[in-house]
Amino acid sequence: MKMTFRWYGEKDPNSLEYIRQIPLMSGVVTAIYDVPAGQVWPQERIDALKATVNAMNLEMEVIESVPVHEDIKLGAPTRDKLIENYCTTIRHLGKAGVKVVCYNFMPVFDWMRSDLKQRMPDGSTCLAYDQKTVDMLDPAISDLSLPGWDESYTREQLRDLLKQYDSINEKKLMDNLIYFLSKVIPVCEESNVKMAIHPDDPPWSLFGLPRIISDENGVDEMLSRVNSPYNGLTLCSGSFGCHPKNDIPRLAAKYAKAGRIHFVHARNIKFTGENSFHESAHPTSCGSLDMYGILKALYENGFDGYIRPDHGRNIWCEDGRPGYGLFDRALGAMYLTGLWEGISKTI
Ligand code: DNO
Repeated sequence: MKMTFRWYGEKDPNSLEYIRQIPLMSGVVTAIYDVPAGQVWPQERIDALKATVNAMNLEMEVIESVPVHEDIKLGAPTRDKLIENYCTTIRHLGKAGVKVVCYNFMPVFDWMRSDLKQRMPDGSTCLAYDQKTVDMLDPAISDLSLPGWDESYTREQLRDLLKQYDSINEKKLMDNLIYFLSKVIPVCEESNVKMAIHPDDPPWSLFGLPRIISDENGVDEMLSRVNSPYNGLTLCSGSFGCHPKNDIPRLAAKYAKAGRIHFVHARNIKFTGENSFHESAHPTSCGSLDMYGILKALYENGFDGYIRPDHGRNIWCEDGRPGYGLFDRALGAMYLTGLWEGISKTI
């Protein structure tokens, strides 16, 4: 297992120097943020990013994310050219020694929360999701900014994009994912880069848009229809875990055993009602998920991929990017490496 930390590039207030001071940190998970979805990441930009990271004695073996253009998800006629560009980016990443690419296939919106700063009794703030609040939003007319909201769309473009999804149901979206993977995975095999799809967060449909990587059925279908070890999963405990039907230790065991988990996002959440939760500190007893059970299942089933602490709270007066401050994620990393050491010495 390699512990990593998400880093948002030079603009990230958390410097590489701070990150490398976290004990046992092997590398950062990062991306090139200013190349629009669908375009090729130039080799020189990737190499320069890697050189910056390596100069601080950190590795850059995981990219999160190479975003998938909406036309690929929609199965539009332009998709072949866009997929070709994606493949070129994969080749470039492979040349730079990148081993894993995390991506998602959620239409329009990435992760979604209703509150970015829910104040907790101890004075910390955390991210929260309340279904009733989200139900009152209409993305085509609401004027708000949420973390997974792609703000590069104008209101008009967003409305138009949502309209295009009228004809896309879950089956169609899955077929479009399979079409994409069947072209990309052979290139991954040649380039030694593993694809690790991020689950839907939250794992249910939002605003009537289809979501397909929400549970075991969707994951099984995706893995079996493109049956290569290079076609794998980011096991995000907090994303799958906010639906109680997803038993994360069992899923961790099943997919680690099959060699299909390439990356883990470790995060705890606390249920607050039906389809509602807030994020918590990482330890098991701070939330509703069995973090020990998840790591134990990974360990026992031979997981040897990358892991990162996922979202942290804002603590100690830090006012970090929602979910991505330094302090609580560093505490999370230490908790997780401690758990791993304990598990590996007792099993
Ligand atoms: C949220 C992240 C996601 C993730 C993407 C992967 O904090 O886990 O935004 O990076 O879904 O494509």
